[in-house]
Amino acid sequence: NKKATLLDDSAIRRSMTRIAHEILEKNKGVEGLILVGIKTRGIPLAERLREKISQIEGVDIPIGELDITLYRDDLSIQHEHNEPELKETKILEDITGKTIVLVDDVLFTGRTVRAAMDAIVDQGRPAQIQLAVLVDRGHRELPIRADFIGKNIPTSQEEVIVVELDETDRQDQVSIYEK
Ligand code: 3GP
Ligand code: 5GP
Ligand code: MG
Repeated sequence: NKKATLLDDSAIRRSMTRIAHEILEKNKGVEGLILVGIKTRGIPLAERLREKISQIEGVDIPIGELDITLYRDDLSIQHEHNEPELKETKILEDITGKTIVLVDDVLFTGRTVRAAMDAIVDQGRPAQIQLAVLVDRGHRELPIRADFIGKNIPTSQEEVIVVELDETDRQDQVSIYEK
């Protein structure tokens, strides 16, 4: 059952605009940047960042996709013992010497990002890997943090963040639910 809406469509849009600017500021432009979206909702978020960066800098940066599936479809099932697993990698560019910006909707334990980093270093040796997430809900189980965060949302283990995006859910909204 839903407790609150945390981000509406304009808040999501402003967060993505800010993150696009932060990516450009941290990296001093677009040189060598590759955006890599993680599975379902990280991919439209990466596309939105590419579009914003294109509007700001006039350059279309390359984009890739990782399909990392974790846990079970039934999110009410305890998932402590399920590790995220790499299903597919679609990064066409040579990543050696490049700066990869991983993009995901929610950062939780960090295990998905760890699997994503494994997949990337298997493909070459990037100069850097950075991480952008729409929501950081805490509860890290690995020493992983995001470089770019839409919103920090402290949660309990009993709460779930629901991310809806136009591209997948016909509306832009982030809300918090009690399991
Ligand atoms: P995503 O593929 O867009 O990331 O895990 C399947 C979907 O369920 C994910 O969509 C994610 O957004 C959503 N989800 C909501 N709560 C949870 C959760 O606690 N764990 C996981 N793994 N996914 C969750
Ligand atoms: P982690 O591997 O960091 O535990 O979880 C990150 C992945 O699981 C993200 O891709 C995200 O989609 C999903 N996830 C974990 N917790 C939540 C949550 O509360 N809400 C949503 N929407 N996704 C979550
Ligand atoms: Mg996700």
